[in-house]
Amino acid sequence: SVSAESLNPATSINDNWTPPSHKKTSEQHDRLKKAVSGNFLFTHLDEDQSAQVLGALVEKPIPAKGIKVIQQGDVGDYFYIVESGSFDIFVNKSGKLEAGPDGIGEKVASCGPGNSFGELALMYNAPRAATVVSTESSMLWALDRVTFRRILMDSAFQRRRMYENFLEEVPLLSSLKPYERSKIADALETQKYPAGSVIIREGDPGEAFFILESGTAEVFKKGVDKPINFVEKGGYFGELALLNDKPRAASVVAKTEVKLASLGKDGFQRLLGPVESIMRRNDPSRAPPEEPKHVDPSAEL
Ligand code: 1OR
Repeated sequence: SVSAESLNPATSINDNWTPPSHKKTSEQHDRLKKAVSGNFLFTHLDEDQSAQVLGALVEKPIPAKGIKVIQQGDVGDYFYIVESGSFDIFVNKSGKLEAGPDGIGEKVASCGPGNSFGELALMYNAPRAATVVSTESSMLWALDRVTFRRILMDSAFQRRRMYENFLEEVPLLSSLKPYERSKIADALETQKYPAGSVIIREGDPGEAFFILESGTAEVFKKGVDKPINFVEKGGYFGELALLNDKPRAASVVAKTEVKLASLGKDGFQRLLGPVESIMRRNDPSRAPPEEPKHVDPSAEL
């Protein structure tokens, strides 16, 4: 009989599809688990999905420096996770890829163990957006396009899409490249707090950083009976304890129901480096800058 399921477009495209399963020694399996453990794209998979993705990944040794794993403009076939070694990423903005030795373009990023690359072409059915070259002998794990789209895209990449638009409106992140914001989107967790609940308690150790998606939160300090500050949509808090490795300097309480995007300490350190100076400059506990002194040149002696 025709089941309702076969009418569902998502399942009817390829009802018999099962992910490829590449046998691995227990040593390989352990290495692979370690390589993906630090990658945000894998943290939201359920047990079945995780087992399927791990089974489908294939080891790809890169024996030397200077090997092009991905060529800008090519059709996307695999998504890669770095187990060891390192890679430089180049973008040729002219699009004239065959034009002489400069065809590779300028270096825009590099990546190492736990990082991944090659997702854009698979996500958007677009040509490769960059060229990726090894800078030493390295080990990669490769995930085929179909498994990537069937399993990883449904979970992790919905989060990326959902947060990309919101993060564009966050003033703190406006100086970042869109691709840097996408990486942050991958690492965010959504949290909701009812009105009146304590999100951060003064004196606690800092584990996460927060960006406010909706609602209002207020900041309190012990010994002061009124809020000392407030946070609204697009604002952030929780950075000081992480930046300074100090206990929470104040409490933050939900005034209305609030929705937050939280970023763990690890992601904060890996992804917010480029805006660290902005956060330090905005530090609300910092002494206000001194009034510029008017120096009367004639009075100098
Ligand atoms: P892909 O499938 O297009 C190349 O293959 C990969 O390089 C790409 O996926 C990303 O995983 C990775 N712009 C485009 N691709 C980048 C970039 C990047 N960084 C890494 N990749 N940047 C923008 C440059 C204007 C660098 C942003 C820091």
